[in-house]
Amino acid sequence: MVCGRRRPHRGNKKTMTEQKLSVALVTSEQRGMFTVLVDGRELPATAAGKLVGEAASRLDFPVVGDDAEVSLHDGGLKAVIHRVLPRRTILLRKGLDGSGEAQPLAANIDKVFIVMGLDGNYNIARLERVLVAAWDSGALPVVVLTKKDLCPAGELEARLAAAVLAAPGARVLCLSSLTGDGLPEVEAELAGGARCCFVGSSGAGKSTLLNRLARREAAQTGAVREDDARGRHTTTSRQLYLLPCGGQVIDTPGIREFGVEYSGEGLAVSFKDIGVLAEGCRFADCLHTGEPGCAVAAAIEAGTLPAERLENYHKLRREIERQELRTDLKKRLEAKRKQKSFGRMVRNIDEEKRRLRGG
Ligand SMILES: Nc1nc2c(ncn2[C@@H]2O[C@H](COP(=O)(O)OP(=O)(O)OP(=O)(O)O)[C@@H](O)[C@H]2O)c(=O)[nH]1
Ligand SMILES: [Mg+2]
Ligand SMILES: [Zn+2]
Repeated sequence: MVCGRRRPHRGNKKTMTEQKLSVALVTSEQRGMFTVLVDGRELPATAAGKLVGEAASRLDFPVVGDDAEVSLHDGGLKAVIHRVLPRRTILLRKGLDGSGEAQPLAANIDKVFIVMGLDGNYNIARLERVLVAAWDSGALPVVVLTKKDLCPAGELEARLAAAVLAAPGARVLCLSSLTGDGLPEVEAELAGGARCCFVGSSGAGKSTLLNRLARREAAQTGAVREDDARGRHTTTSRQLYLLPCGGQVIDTPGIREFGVEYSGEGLAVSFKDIGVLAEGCRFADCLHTGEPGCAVAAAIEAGTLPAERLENYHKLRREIERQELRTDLKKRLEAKRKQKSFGRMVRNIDEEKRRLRGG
């Protein structure tokens, strides 16, 4: 019976070339489901089978902030994403699934707002780590210290100064979303339609700040635990919001561990103060690990460079080096595999030729 069945009539099914494609902005993403903004309307969207099938890594999937070509379906109520357009910037972090694969967080952003509370959330080593990834994204990092009203008495100046020292080349803002103190400076950063992505650990106050900027309860917020000021992972998906000031914010879920990505460039920019000091080291290849005449060690001795900053620099450098080694090894294995299958193909062709010649 099956053999005799005719193929179903596919008269209504259009091929890709026949479909009318529109350019849409990816505004949210959660477990493979997206929303896109197209012609002023926000629609649910999925990635086309071809896009999924051809994706070599997570970087090939749509991410919030992407411009993408979509086709509309169900009377214009749903969209299918066919192609991601080239990205200007991309914020990555190392995946936590053990594969070390890069996880894209947001695309085409102008600024990365690294949000950190001045309460128990405050942690300079974490800030330094996120700064490396932020510089690597191609966007400009801005350090946003929230919860000014909760900063322990007499600590504000020292905490601000330490953040400034940890973030050479980046602006450091300080605010309270509760009182509104410092908000105009944050809004100024969004002027001219800048798109920024909020990153930071859970409970840092990202969504609360977003709600202040949006002038409405756009996102859900959640109280932190009283004993250690940790958040409860209230935000669970990445979402882009258009603000009344003209700017755009991508709010993201709090990140437990921010694994830095491969390139050493972000590290060099983030720690350029150490790079400048290193020019004064006696040896050009000084590693600042106890060599004589080390200008970096001298700065620590003189109290102008915190010892923890150098420790964190070494830690991140080692992490990136290990990552680079792993990537190199993966590449070499891949090349070997390709070489092998190419050799096999050549042998097969030779055998086929011999067979045809009757040899
Ligand atoms: N006093 C005070 N509380 C704040 C401030 N900003 C945020 N909070 C509080 O901090 C808690 C956590 O805020 P959220 O905005 O939900 O934090 P989040 O960074 O979005 O957290 P996740 O979504 O879990 O990543 C909430 O109880 C907020 O009310 C602030 O400037 N001052
Ligand atoms: Mg949140
Ligand atoms: Zn040195």
